[in-house]
Amino acid sequence: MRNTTGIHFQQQWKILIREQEQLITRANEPRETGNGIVRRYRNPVVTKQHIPVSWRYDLDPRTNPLCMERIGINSTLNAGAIKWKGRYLLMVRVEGIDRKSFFAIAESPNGIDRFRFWPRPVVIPDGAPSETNIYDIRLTAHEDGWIYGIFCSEQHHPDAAPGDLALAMASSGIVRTKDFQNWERLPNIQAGGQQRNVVLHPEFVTGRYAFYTRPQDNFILAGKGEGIGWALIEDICHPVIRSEKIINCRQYHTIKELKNGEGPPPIKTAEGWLHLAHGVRNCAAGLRYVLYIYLTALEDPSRLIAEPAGYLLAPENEERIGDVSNVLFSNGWIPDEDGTVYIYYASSDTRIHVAVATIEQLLDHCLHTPGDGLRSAESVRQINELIDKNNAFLELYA
Ligand code: M1P
Repeated sequence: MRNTTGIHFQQQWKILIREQEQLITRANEPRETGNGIVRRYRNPVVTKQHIPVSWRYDLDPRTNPLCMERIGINSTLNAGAIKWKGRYLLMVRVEGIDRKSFFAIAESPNGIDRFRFWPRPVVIPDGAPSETNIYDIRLTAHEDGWIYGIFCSEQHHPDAAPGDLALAMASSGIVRTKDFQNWERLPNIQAGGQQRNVVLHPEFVTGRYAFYTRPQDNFILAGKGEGIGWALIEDICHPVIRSEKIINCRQYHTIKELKNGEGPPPIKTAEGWLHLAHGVRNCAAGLRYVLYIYLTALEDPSRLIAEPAGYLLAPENEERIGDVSNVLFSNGWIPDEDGTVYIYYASSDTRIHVAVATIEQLLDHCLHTPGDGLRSAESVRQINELIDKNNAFLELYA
């Protein structure tokens, strides 16, 4: 059928499908060697152009004769990740042009390319009518046999002053599944104040469910919240945080001065629990989000044992620009059986990338990179120490 603009509906449709197919089946490849710790891949793995055309277009030429997009997508970002039945799954935060986020699962056969969305977005059982927005899910395969998703459940602040339509309140929602089709919603976590970036630890600790938390004074600022917290909960079906201790602190003049937050659930390794987190500082350009790692003790996942100075990944090149520029954020990584770790990170709240490392590389980095000395003088001392050590080798290699 040809419409008034001369567009042939079926032809237009075929072009859309062909272009999307080319995008989805495009092979990805690693970028140059980098710093030897982690290797970025060239193409983003999930973008808004990956969203199925049938979620966006009305296919009926009688009701959509101009073949126009009816439901627009703004961005695909902050994905939970898990390997399931041999496939690499990303539970993507999809944000519509109406600013509402929801979850949709994209799967890949190899973790680095060919991510294709499942036929429909995920239907999360409704929490309460006040829940306006949901996002940033962390997937944890817990030893109790369930796969849990902990996500931010956001609403207009009940105490907002009249006319203040921007004041929001964040709490943590919980769902669980065994097949990624059927989701059981549990009550939101009750905490003293606002919480975002809450993550479930995969094992029981002293017989209880263990959570990484992020106490915050208000929707944006951590304020008196000193960093990433730790809380134990008896009953996940009635989750109440009664006490919290800080296990990874914010510090003056570091990459996490303003706030930080746990990323995906930590990975169990021979040397300890490996954590990925984001750190935020302020600057004239606004907030800058980078990713860093740290290690906690196997027998006590709340005890910090190593933390290299600075960031593992910071926004680079085109990653620096997007909806919320100068941001890297990760809430999903997949440790593979061979020791490869696929780190999924979103850049500037717009699209999702993959960077690849091994457990060996990440542990070596954690254990042998100097920690943050917190002062310029200490940074210079660390460099001089390395130069002294290297001098003997430079003579050998000459
Ligand atoms: O815009 C950057 C990120 O801001 C928030 O993270 P945090 O709570 O640590 O500040 C979240 O809204 C996150 O989704 C977003 O990517």
